[in-house]
Amino acid sequence: MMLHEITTADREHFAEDGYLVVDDLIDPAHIPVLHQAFDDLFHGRFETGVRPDEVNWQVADGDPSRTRQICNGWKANREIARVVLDEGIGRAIAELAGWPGARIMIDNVLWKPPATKSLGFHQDSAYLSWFTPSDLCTCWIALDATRADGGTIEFVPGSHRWAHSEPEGEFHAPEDYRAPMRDAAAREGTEPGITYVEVPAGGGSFHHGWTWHGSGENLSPNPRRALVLHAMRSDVEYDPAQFAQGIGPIYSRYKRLGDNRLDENYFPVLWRKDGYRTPQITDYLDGR
Ligand SMILES: O=C(O)CCC(=O)C(=O)O
Repeated sequence: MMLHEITTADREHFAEDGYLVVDDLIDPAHIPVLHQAFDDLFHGRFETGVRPDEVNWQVADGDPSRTRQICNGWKANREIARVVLDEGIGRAIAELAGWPGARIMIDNVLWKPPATKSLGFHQDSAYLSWFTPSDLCTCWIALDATRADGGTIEFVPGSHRWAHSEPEGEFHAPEDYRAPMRDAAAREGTEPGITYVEVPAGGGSFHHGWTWHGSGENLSPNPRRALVLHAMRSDVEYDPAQFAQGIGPIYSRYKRLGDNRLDENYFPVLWRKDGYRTPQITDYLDGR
């Protein structure tokens, strides 16, 4: 699935800026099947019979001014799973992040039709602190050509080195989508730059878990669909230090009693340096 080979220059760019933009993540010929998968998911047609972990928008009752979002679409739709459980993407993430391997934490199915509103700037790792080591790295795949006025994802170069912020502000349709990032920049005493990810369909980006990012309103006449894989290290465990604060109403349900290891049924390993990959992924993708 993954077309792009990670180079030394890519790794240096990622380490310096906290993100990497590439034009060739997946074959554009594969995109119509993913558009169909998006359509199915937002109409509530769940191929496997499993409801995704978070269904924040449906055609029947979704607010048309908001970005459509579903999380862990891979559990409902095998075409989504084929991308976000891809070995090559897992490997690229691990290579950029310098990890021994990568496993899926969550996917995001995001559809921003023309005139839909922004998504607030944030640092991903601020929202997902229940595992340790608590590192995230994300692959963001554009399923339409993207442009600056089309509500594409934006990054602040170097912001992965800023202080770790607490979750702040609205994610969906905030009044001023860059405000939390500007506040963080002021605390750093720096003037933030912005990079827009402008790529053909099938291109996209990788970003570090502490890189500030968000996206504006879609002012273009075209839809902006993106499939996002948020990955964590293959060797993470639930963090007992977080239990007192609660580990969230959704992902805590996958924790085994008396065992801090993550269950590969829900957080499969995509790629590991020693050759391991959760073997049951193949059965799942083949419908067995
Ligand atoms: O697609 C977007 O606009 C934002 C996605 C996002 O927040 C992420 O990939 O972490």
